[in-house]
Amino acid sequence: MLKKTFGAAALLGTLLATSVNAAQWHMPTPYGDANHPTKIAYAFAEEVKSKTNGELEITVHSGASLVKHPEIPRAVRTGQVQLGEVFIGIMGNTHPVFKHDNIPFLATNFDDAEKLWEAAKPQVEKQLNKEGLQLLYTVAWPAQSLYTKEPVSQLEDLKGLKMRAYSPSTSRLAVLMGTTPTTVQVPEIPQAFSTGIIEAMITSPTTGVNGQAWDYVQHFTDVRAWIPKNVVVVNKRAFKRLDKSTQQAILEAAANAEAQGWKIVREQAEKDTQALAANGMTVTEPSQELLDELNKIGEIMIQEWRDEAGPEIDAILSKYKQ
Ligand code: PCA
Repeated sequence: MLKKTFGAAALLGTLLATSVNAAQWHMPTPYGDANHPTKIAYAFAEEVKSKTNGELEITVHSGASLVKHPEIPRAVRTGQVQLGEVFIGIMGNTHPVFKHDNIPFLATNFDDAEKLWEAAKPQVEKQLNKEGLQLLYTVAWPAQSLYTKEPVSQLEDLKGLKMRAYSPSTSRLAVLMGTTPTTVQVPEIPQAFSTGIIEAMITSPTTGVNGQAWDYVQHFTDVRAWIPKNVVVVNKRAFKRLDKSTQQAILEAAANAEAQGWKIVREQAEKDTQALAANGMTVTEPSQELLDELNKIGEIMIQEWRDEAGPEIDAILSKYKQ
């Protein structure tokens, strides 16, 4: 009995010692464990832990389990959590620079998407900074394509459908496509289809595979309209309070996460598009007519976007086109 009590006390002592010396940080992320951005978040946390010899431990709370996706930026800003991951596009209403991420046909392959990110990054960092946030790293998604129940060869085929939206820009896009936008978060996609809340969506092959899209839609038209990204941001004050070597460890792990992300997403895009077909979906290249119609909408959206914040957006566009 005595021995047992002593053992428990010793264990408690160890736990307390760890919690006094080591910092515990919390990192909410929006998407589930099967998604590559979440896997990268776990690897990032692991690398920080090993680089700091366990002095900074980051707990990843995936799948919006700790904080709901739209609330994550505020949770980090207010210091409720120290860092978090967020889909850039959902911040589109905070400042138009975040909309660079969801503009159709601005960057449709990974090389262009990396270039666009280089061009947009200083503007994005500036805005995040104003909100008390520091950018750590970005993870891209595969290009966004069209999921429907029926084949689509022109916009007319989509007319009046309820279309999933996941950001202010995709809501606008849905309207310009002649469809009705409905905001639905990833975990709710299967149920939204089965209850008829949405009838079509534009997202990556990855998100389609994770939600078993073949259960509710048959056609995947590979329009590859844009390549969006998540960002991981840290509360600036929380970061500043760390000693220099811990800060350095975080920045190095973040640089590795970003490099790894751009590499993995290329493989993931291929693999997941094949998985859609392997599970019985009809995967097709878009018709020229559909592409032309969508391209026209892309031009309208670029114009509207520039009207919102001329100088910042022009800075992004001119750097991107260099
Ligand atoms: N999946 C996420 C973001 C982009 C993507 O490919 C979603 O559909 O919400």
